[in-house]
Amino acid sequence: MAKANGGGHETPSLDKRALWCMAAVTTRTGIGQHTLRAWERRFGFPKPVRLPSGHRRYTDEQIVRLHLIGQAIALGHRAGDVVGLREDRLKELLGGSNSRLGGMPASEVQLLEKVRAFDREGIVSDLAHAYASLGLRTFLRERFVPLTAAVGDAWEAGELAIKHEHFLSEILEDTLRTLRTPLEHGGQGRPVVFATLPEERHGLGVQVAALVTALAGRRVRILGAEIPVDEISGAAQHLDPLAVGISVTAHTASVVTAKALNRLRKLLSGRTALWVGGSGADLVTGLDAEIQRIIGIEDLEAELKRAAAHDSDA
Ligand code: B12
Repeated sequence: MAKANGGGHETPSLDKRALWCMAAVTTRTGIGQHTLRAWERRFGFPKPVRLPSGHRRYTDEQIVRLHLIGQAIALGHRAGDVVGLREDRLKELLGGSNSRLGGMPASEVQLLEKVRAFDREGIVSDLAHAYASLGLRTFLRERFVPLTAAVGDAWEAGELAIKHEHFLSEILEDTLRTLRTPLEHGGQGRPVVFATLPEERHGLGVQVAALVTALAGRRVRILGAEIPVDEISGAAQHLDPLAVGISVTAHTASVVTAKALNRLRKLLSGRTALWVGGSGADLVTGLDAEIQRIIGIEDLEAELKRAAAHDSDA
């Protein structure tokens, strides 16, 4: 869609380069139009070519760089740290975890082979081996999250089908639940309630965040995926949680989500924090100042530690 000097959205070409309108950039990179404007204002990138009409147009090089930035954010980097980086630095940063199969570590390539063969036992045993040898925290940070990003990219590149992605997601959810359940008995303090908003079916982020929270010794209550704001606030009234944690991917990082989160913030008591995490959290613009973005596992651990130290009735 919308290549600016050809096809549907016809525009004058300012030079010989292909130029893309904002909607096309959003479709190709998954980065929303508000976010593109906010980054341009805050970080000076992407600086578009301006048509005489004032409309923004973007080059292929900018789209490539935006795609890499999106991947870096999906891996837990902050927008402020990566939006200004040049293409070579971004590639360096993504390094071994960069997701095209060519750049993948051997362990991930083997695992994806097992996904293609629907080899559940093999995958479960590889994952068990990885978390036993690395420890849970390192496993989650260095294996699990990069693996899901790799699967997404392999799917996008046509190297895995949707049936493979669903198949692996089920195994990953089972694994996270199995790891979390024994920890729940020791959970203490006011709980953290986790959910995703309507339209957000990606529930793995919730499972990871809940496991990290349980590992920190904190009680957890998972509502699940696609939960209406009023239901979440109703559960919070009942539970008086330390925080409500909402997981957002690039798929729902939109104005609608920002509005829903701002409404949820108003419905929650002042005693309950509202945390927004997940690979799309940094892409949501227009959030009320009291809403906290907690992007990666380390940030979540730090926040849980802080809460345990400061809340008398935590
Ligand atoms: C697994 C997956 C699915 C599974 C989800 C299964 C499930 N049970 O969750 C299925 C197959 C259902 C799916 C469906 C779709 N998906 Co999908 N999916 C993914 C994939 C591969 C992984 C996402 C994920 O779960 N990551 C694992 C979590 C653990 O990582 P994370 O989100 O980075 O979270 C980390 C932290 O941020 C933190 N965290 C997460 N949440 C929270 C919350 C709080 C409060 C805190 C504190 C911390 C925290 O924990 C993690 C540790 O760092 C991504 C690829 C990617 N690069 O993300 C695509 C991806 C998100 N999907 C995508 C798309 C397009 C879709 C579909 C639209 C496909 C389709 N045409 O049907 C649908 C949409 C469904 C919907 N309505 O939501 C795109 C989104 C791009 C975009 N801009 O829209 C992606 C990026 C793939 C791609 N490269 O194009 N998907």
